[in-house]
Amino acid sequence: MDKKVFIFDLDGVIVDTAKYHYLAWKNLANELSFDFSKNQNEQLKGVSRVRSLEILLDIGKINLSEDQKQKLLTKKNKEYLEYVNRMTADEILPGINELLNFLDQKNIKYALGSASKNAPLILKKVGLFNRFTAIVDGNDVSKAKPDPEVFLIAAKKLKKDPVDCIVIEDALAGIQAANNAKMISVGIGDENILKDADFILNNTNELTIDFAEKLIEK
Ligand code: B16
Ligand code: MG
Repeated sequence: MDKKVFIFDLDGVIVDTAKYHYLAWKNLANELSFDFSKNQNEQLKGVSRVRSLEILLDIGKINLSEDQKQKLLTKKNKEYLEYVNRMTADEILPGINELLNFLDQKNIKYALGSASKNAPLILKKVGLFNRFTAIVDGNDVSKAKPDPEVFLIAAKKLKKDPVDCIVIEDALAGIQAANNAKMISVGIGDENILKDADFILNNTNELTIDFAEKLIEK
């Protein structure tokens, strides 16, 4: 039987960079004289950097020129990278190392499918950059999730049909992108939000080898 492959999202699946995005966006909001709550930050998960700023400015009811927006995007990313540059392998989420080791052992390929333009740097920081057969990130796509583009490019790089790809995602837009690509979708997080996923797990601890074996056999 031909083997399946895995496509991992980054933020919320491999590492929790959402907390650093939040700090940087919150500081930006505060400088613009409005507050930005953790709850509101949920709206930015899986969303591109440019779209995140638009959502943030909508929340603050602020209108800016393109030039001003560019400056804010640069500023936000600069602060975000200060946090990223301090990351180590300790920040890899529970269960991920074990799962990747298992996939390596079984010769099952895996790729990254992330909206982040900083994905290569983050993977280098946590020591996982060389493990992925392909890395598809925010620099490679023209259409954001829920468009399936990011995952379809990953499937091509893995030389697999979409139906043989298992996508692990924490954001609703990501689950929709996987479903739109006709891939098997695994949601990590709240079942009320990720209800369209083929499988839903509470957290990465539940990404066990047993679970992976069942997915591969399906
Ligand atoms: P960057 P993922 C996404 O990563 C984050 O969830 C989202 O909050 C962020 O805005 C986006 O990457 C872009 O990130 O500013 O680094 O390009 O979940 O798709 O891995
Ligand atoms: Mg994510």
